Amino acid sequence: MKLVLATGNKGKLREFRQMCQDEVTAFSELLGAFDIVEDGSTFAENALIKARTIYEKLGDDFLVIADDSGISLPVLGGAPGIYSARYAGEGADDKENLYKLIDAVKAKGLKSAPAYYTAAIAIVSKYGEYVVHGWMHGEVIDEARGEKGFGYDPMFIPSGCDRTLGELDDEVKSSISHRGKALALAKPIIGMLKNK
Ligand code: ITT
Repeated sequence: MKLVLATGNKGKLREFRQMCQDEVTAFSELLGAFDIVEDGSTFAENALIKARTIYEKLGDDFLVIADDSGISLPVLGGAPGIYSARYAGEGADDKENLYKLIDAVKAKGLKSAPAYYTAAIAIVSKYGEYVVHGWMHGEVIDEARGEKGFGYDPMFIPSGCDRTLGELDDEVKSSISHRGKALALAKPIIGMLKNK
């Protein structure tokens, strides 16, 4: 069974490829690019919506995985959370979302604030559906540092680190990230389904 990733996010695709030794195909390579409406109320629901949409188009020979993720700040009541991709409005890009969150931290009169990333990975195949989660805790700062990673990474310092994810290599990020932790739980499930 071919492993397909239901994402249009290039940063996620790069990280999945690095963590799965390249055996991941982006859905757009098979179906062309299109947007999937994510109207769930949790990361898990949205990940399942994305994986099911692509699985239904590709059929039984495929094993589809999807990642729904985001950053949450307790000082903002958990925002942007599941709305991380559209924090600065529908169609906003990574930089617009990043600087909106920096402005929100500054508006609270803070130089830094506790924050965490969540990732839900859904796996859909003819053998059923699974969802796993991973988290990464740390703090956000009131400026962007570094060009690595994507999304909110230039303002996020993982617990125990002195640099932002914008300043750390993908390999280092993956070893501690929400996505890396969720994928570590997903890999045995994917392996089991592929060998059925
Ligand atoms: P797909 O739905 O096509 O996968 P997306 O970017 O819309 O792509 P999400 O709906 O899951 O994905 O939104 C996730 C947003 O949360 C993403 O756009 C980033 O802004 C942020 N995010 C998630 N994981 C991140 C990470 O590891 N580093 C930085 N930002 C991240």
